[in-house]
Amino acid sequence: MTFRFTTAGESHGRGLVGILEGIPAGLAISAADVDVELKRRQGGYGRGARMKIESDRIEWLSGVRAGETLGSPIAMLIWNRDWEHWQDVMAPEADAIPDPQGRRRQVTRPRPGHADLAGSLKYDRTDARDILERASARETVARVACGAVCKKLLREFSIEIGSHVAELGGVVADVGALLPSNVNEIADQSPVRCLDKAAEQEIIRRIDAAKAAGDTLGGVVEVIALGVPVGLGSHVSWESKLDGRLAQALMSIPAVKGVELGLGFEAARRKGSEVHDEIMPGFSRATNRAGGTEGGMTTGEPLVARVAMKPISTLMSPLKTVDLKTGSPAQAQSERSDVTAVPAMGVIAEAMLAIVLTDALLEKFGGDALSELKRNVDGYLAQVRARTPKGAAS
Ligand code: EPS
Repeated sequence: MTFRFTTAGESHGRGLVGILEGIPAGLAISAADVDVELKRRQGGYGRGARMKIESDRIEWLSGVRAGETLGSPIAMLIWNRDWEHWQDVMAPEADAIPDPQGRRRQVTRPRPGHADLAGSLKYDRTDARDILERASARETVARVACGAVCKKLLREFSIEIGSHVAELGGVVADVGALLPSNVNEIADQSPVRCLDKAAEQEIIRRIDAAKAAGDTLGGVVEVIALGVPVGLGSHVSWESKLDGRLAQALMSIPAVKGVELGLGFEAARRKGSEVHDEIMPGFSRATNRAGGTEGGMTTGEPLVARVAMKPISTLMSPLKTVDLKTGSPAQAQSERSDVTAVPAMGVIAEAMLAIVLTDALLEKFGGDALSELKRNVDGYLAQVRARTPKGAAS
């Protein structure tokens, strides 16, 4: 079964849907397993008023029976509570909005940095709301729901995913060389999901200052997967390379502008002897500068990606733009929004990482039932172990 993942829904529409196909039968899962991730995504200092309205929870539409997956497509629905304030704007029926020209909350002054302008031209819309409702990061609720199911599957194979905010608003956290294995337990206690307390306080000050100035802030998140077996992905074709698949998935998160694996761009500035991870007896590595992939395959070391998010493009002190209808210079539209969503982006990056790893795991090991998938993984791990020399310590 080919693994597939998709989402549907608009920010102020009726709700969001996440669909996953190819998750094997027999995985124990509950709505609580998913809702806990949705709650993590809603948090973070610097979020706007919308998060006070929403209280995201899933309803299963299909694919789960009596607490176990069936192997059929899993569909999850998350209602938008804000819909009740937007029905006359977002209703699908033509007659629900009596005068389409005079409808409320039209967006004709595109925000620099948002999908508003390119989307309006490409889709030939005069109201950029037709674009921004789908471009909104609200869509990531459905990604996180699907990611939560994938995380539950990966946990069956002792693969754990976590993240923390490494940088926000220009403040760089000092987390030392070694990350704790329970990174989420610590990060989730911080209002900005930062492991460095001093940096956390400065980040909060900068968020307050940006809010007061009508501005927004970006940042960098580090996302990590522990326990990933060697050999997911492949070197044989461009589209099977796991590093490429990870970059695409992480880059697809709204407002993300950069993705690095391991040393990333820093590797380009160093000599080879300061970049590559020496191989030790037992095939372990002295370092993990590669960030857990070589040749488009996992190495068995932790997967470490850094994800850079630009500041949100809805500014309360707006930038210059041009009105879509009149062509005249104007100030970009300001709508209620967040000052920063970097802490939430970490949770979304975890979901995307879980989705990519699930795809790669199922691609390599197949299996319609969890029991079959486990047998296949166990057989492979035994094969790798048999190839691993005990090795005299050097
Ligand atoms: C968003 C704008 C804000 C954010 C939203 C993303 O929503 P609103 O326009 O309703 O105030 O809160 O994020 C979410 C709703 C969410 O669940 O993450 C945008 O324009 O991208």
